[in-house]
Amino acid sequence: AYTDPHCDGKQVIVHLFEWKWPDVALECERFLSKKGFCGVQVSPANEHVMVNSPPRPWWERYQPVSYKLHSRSGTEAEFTDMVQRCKAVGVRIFVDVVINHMAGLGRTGTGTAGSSFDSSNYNFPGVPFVREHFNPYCKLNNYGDPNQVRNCYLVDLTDLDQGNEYVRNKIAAFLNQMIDIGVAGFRVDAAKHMWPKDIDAIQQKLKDLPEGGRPFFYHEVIDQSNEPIKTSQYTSLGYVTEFRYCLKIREGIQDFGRLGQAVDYGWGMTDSEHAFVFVDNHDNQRGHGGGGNIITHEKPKEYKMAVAFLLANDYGFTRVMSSYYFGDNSDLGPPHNDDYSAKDVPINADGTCGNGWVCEHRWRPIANMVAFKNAVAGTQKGNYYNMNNQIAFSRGNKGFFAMARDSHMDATLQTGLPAGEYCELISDCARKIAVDGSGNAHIVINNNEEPIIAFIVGGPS
Ligand code: ARE
Ligand code: CA
Repeated sequence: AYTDPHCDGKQVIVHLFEWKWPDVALECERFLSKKGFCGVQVSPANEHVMVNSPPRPWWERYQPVSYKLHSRSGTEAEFTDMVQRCKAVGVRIFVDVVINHMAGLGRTGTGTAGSSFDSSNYNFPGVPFVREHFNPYCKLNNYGDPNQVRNCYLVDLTDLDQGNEYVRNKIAAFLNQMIDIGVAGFRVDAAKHMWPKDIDAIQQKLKDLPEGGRPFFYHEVIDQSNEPIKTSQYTSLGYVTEFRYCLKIREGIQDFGRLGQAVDYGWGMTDSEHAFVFVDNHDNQRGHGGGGNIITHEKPKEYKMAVAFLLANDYGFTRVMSSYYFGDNSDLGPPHNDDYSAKDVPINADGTCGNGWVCEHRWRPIANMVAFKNAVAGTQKGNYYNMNNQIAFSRGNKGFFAMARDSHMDATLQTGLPAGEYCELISDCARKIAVDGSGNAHIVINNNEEPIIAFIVGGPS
């Protein structure tokens, strides 16, 4: 249950971090639908605080003021228009929902939808929530104590009591409103800080989607194998984020010999049917939430290889990150106009993005591997070849993937595929690859920036 993303078997979500709703709608229509993306993770859609110091950081969206659908990304009307336009072209919206807490202690004022609030007095009239809806104050400073992690205040954020029936009903109504609009599922922020039984109780109050079926869920639970709270405690509720894979992919990309151990069940990694996986996320790319030791867009060649491997491998449900440049300012909000509204995402003639948006999801090896991931769904790795910082493998009899860390490869390999001439995906079919009657192909890589090859049965020609 809760593991169907409702996108006709497509396999990849992109996080359009901090994009405005009209830009997301355009991207669904002009790009994501054409490349086979299942859907978009959008930033929190509900009313949040506006932080002035530092000036309008991205993280203000993780401090809710009410469940009104009016955020820095746009109004409720814009949200609804986006959800419907994306759905009309087969791309689903997955909303990041912040339901563990409201705004941080000491914060007061007016939120993005105009609601007043006063955190220190536990007063959120826009919902409304009052003191009895929150856990009594205690500081979360020991992740070794599961009671603290669930009931105390994560970085002083006012901690809601999801054991309270009124709180459950308000949260469920918030999610149900988005289900009615056409949203297909949710990323649950800070799920680790809520009791699984409380999340379960909230999920049971949710409607089926208008077209039928349960909403898709993936829960943010950071488990680096060193605390008592485990991803496995949440797998009955949907997919669970697998942060260890970020580290394993980084290790593997820097030393291909280790790619074979990228999925390590001995390390407690989540089973493939519940692992929600990614190379980096909006936190760890800037040193928040389990940051450090991961690959990001700042190293384009390594990043392209990392995401290509993510999408070639047979592990988990995959999310691609799409960022904006932030230099060494980890607080910096999205590219913005003078009034701090987020800038538009203009598309250059060569398909890249302007105005400071990175748009990794448009980088050709990343965008084109989405078709690979979709085509090989349900198959296993085979014909595995890994030596001299070169890796290659087939996915059943549906696809073949190869990559060379040092940019060069020249080998004749068994592909497991039927004979034929295949379009090479990364080069947009500029290259063709011949598979002979016994399944062998001559694989040559000679590319400094994008040393990756992929082809699929039934691909473009
Ligand atoms: C901001 C300020 C704080 C201030 C607070 C309240 O930075 O100084 O006290 O506001 O006023 C994001 C930012 C935070 C920000 C918050 C609210 O990262 O800096 O606080 O928004 O504006 C833990 C959690 C995990 C969480 C990470 C960041 O377990 O759930 O910390 N990730 C999600 C989101 C974040 C978001 C929040 C939760 C809050 O993805 O973007 O915070 O909604 C070990 C543990 C992990 C732990 C990690 C870091 O690895 O195993 O569980 O992650 O350390 O502490
Ligand atoms: Ca909590």
